Amino acid sequence: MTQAQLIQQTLQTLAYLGVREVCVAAGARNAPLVTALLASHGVKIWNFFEERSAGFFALGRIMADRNPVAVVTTSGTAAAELLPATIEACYQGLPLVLVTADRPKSYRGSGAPQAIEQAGLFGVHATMVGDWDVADESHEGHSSDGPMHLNVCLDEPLETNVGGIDFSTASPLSSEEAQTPASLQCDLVLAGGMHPKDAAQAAVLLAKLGAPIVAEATSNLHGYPALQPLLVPGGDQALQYARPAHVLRIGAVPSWRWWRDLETQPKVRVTNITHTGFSGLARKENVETLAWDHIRSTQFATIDPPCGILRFEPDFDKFPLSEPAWMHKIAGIIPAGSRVFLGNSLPIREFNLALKAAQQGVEFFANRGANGIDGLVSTFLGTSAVHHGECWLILGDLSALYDLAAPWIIAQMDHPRLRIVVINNGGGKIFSRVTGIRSLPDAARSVIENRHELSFEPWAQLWGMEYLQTDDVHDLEDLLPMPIVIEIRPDPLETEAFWKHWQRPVIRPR
Ligand SMILES: Cc1ncc(C[n+]2csc(CCOP(=O)(O)OP(=O)(O)O)c2C)c(N)n1
Repeated sequence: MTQAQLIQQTLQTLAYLGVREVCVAAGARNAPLVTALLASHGVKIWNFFEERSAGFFALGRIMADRNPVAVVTTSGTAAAELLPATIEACYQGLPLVLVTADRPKSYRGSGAPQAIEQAGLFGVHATMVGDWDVADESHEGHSSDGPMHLNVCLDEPLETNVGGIDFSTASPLSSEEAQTPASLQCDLVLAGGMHPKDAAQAAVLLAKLGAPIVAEATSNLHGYPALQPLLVPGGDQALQYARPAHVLRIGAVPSWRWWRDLETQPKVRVTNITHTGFSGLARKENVETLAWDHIRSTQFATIDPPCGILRFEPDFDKFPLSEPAWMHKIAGIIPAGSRVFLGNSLPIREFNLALKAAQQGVEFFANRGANGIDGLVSTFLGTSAVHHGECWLILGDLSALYDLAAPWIIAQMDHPRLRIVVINNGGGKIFSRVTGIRSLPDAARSVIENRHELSFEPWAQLWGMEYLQTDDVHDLEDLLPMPIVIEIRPDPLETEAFWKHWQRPVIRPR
């Protein structure tokens, strides 16, 4: 096979996998792939200078539109930069397609420049669908669920004049999940992250079921009127009084401490319905994990008596400058039709408490596959890239510092209405909520929290974004359409007082 044929075959494979968007980060080795893609039709190209952002941005594109998206890198550590996004895609069960250009197979193990071991680079987190060299006798690929890795070995001279293909003429492979009719009973529903379209399906089932639901913001269930009487606010605080026999978890693995503690309660039966196939618990006893399509084929019924969960509403007015109160204020001003991406660490947990203030018709996303604080700005930009409403990102300061190169791609978006809210509490403040760390000497806590006094104004300036630091939530209403970084500095004493008040023991009513 010639190099030109290998390149054409690579593009055809992408087209058959259903790829219609490709994020490219060019080097010399992948230049033949990049130029052939640029000569192709029916495919949108996003252009990056670094691979880590490209990988997370592609992930965000998949999260929003649920179509496979490819990232094309050059060889060496450029390919390795995709590992964190691949891991996140793996635990979210998303079809991120990794196309890594490589040196010919004969260079393996030689230590020659930019010749690293690329085949199998992503380990169990991506399926190797092809490792192709022009010298191979056959080039067979296959599709798979979750991330897929296609390694393409290209020798010099590199051919940069190969014709493109028409992506729109290839019919993507479709996979139908088998449905097995079943019936089960439960007395408590935990709803984790779900795409808004999945949430619409889940809402129908849950309304019929009638069991109490503890739902994360990212479950996207909050806008459904029929669910309002069933949704129990308060997260972990509410859950601590629940004594369920059978929990139905739907969507992604939830962020509550209570879910982790289910590990040590083997008598509580857990049924998971999820796209990923991951149970989210290490224990095997009394845990079953069903494919998403069971949502249509299974008959659910509630168990009596009720599981005893209590409702808890935070008192935001008492601590108006605390971090959770800020989340409540922000939730209240985000207009209907917006997309909100919640950062890991405290933002997603605090927003869950503040959710009641959110408008109907706001969609939520988050990276809860591996719970990393990396790549959040890039993933957010991927979910926002073709959305016409406002797009809000709410994240911590260390999380923002992790992804400073992400805004590179904004220049390639059409009229982005981006609002990046950095909750700058001067470090990783989630660690001040961890009992074992709270009791450490201040010097050790300072190291663990990575305390700092940085401002995000120069970051906004570097990427041509507006910047606002404010104490008044009304400043966030009617913002100009252009991208803006909003820096919020909550009052640390009020935040501490909020949590003390929120977590005080409650006498259980008889
Ligand atoms: C890639 C990665 N590195 C480290 C961690 C561990 N970690 C969890 S939360 C956190 C601190 C986050 O700080 P920040 O973004 O400022 O949010 P805050 O805790 O203040 O809400 C860290 C380092 C992680 N989740 N992901």
